[in-house]
Amino acid sequence: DIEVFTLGETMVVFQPEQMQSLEYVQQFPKRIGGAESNVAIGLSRLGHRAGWFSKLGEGSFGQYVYKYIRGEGVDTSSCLFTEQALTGVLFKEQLSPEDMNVYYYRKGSAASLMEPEDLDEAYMAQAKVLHLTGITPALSKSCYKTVMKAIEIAKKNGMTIVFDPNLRLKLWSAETAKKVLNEIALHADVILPGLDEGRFMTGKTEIEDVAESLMAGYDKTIIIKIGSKGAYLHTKEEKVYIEGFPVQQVVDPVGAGDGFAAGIISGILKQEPLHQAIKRANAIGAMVVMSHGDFEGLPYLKAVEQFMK
Ligand code: KDG
Repeated sequence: DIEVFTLGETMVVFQPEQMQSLEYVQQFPKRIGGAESNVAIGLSRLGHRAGWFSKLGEGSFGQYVYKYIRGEGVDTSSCLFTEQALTGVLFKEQLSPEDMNVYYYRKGSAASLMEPEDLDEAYMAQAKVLHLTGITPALSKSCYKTVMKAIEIAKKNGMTIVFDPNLRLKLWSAETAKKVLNEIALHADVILPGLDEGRFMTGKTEIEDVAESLMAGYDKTIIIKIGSKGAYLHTKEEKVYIEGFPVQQVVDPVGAGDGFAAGIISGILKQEPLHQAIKRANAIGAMVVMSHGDFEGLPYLKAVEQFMK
């Protein structure tokens, strides 16, 4: 059985070892990347049972993604394969440690064909948490509808909805993004935006105003990520900053937010105090940016405990 359910697209990632314009790069090691599977892998490494759903292309790349995620101990049994489209691909271009460009080759991909009917309610309902990102609804109309259906199932079954806006303006217009991200946020119990994403969604500047606006008058938990400074927690009862961990050297910033989400969800599943969960989430975020790749730096439980000491 699973404790968390998430759904989204995972792509084959081609990420060169050297920091150089792709115009001159000749070799591309092959990896995988996808915000939701990053979270599922992070949770698996922390000792949880995570279920990840997606649609993959029939053929080598789909098999590679599928086997890799399954190999990380994530439950992939609800995934579907299709002959109608290819598995998405992503190229990363790093020009300096903190300056990462991504190029998507994912329009009309297999994952973009996800449909509400693909969701297995009985399977999902085993989970206590539904994890969503703002990437999945950006992929296609049917993906948007699938996300809305997942929300409906989660509500019906008393699941906690954790939402990371993960704004990707390469995938949709600012106008649609703003509308849909706010629509999903309204249904979520826990919202995990970066400060810039929160500002984008709400049009507010001050962090307290951003959080209050995301609460939308409900009793939600808002946790705003502020990079190396850590995170800001905003609930009805408390408004508090929780400090981040020092990072010796940023190697690859991609995936930090997913590690953060895994840390928070782990805390929810263990029914830990929020402060403790956020502290762990900060630690995982710091560990992820110190290693290459989107998910490779996600720590096992022991490693994160050691790092926090
Ligand atoms: O959060 C990291 C993800 O952005 C990365 O792994 C790839 O899912 C991805 C995306 O859509 O950019």
